[in-house]
Amino acid sequence: MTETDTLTILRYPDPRLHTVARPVKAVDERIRGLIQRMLATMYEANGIGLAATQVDVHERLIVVDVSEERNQPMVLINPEIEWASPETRKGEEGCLSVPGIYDGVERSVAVRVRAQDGDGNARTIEAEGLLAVCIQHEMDHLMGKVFVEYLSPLKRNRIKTKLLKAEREHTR
Ligand code: QAP
Ligand code: CO
Repeated sequence: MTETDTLTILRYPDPRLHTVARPVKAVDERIRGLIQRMLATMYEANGIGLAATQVDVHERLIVVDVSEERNQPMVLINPEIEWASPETRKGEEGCLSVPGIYDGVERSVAVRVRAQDGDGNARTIEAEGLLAVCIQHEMDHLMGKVFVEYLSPLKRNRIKTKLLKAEREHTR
């Protein structure tokens, strides 16, 4: 068995995080390889979700695993929200691209999503709770949106400054 290479995760406020992703044309060897590397990257970083945008690949692909045991990977290719509950809830979110920052975001409590799985087969996923929140968060990335954009400009600017400073201190 050979280890899969991990990918570099872009960090806010990297402007590439605001790129809008294009649809995946075909679930071929290149996409299968990307899925494996994205899963390895997410698990290594102890994340519950990762969008291709975050690894600077601007195609509509996300990986998610909200299981306690970290053994239930989900792959969503070309995901589309078919239905989102009008009922919303504010919950604490973080992001692998915004390390060390957590804040409340209002989201639909349940969603129904149409997507292709890692084999290219069409699937409909009904999600609620953490999975529903995670899918909405990751699908935002594919639209170039980072969760801090839901926060006030004041909070967002503080986060920007903090992360830029951390990056400078890490670089020198
Ligand atoms: C999105 O985020 C999410 O700051 C996925 O130091 C998060 O996996 C959806 C992480 C919460 C719903 C609720 C963040 C790991 C992971 C950090 C993540 C960190 C280490 C974030
Ligand atoms: Co994120």
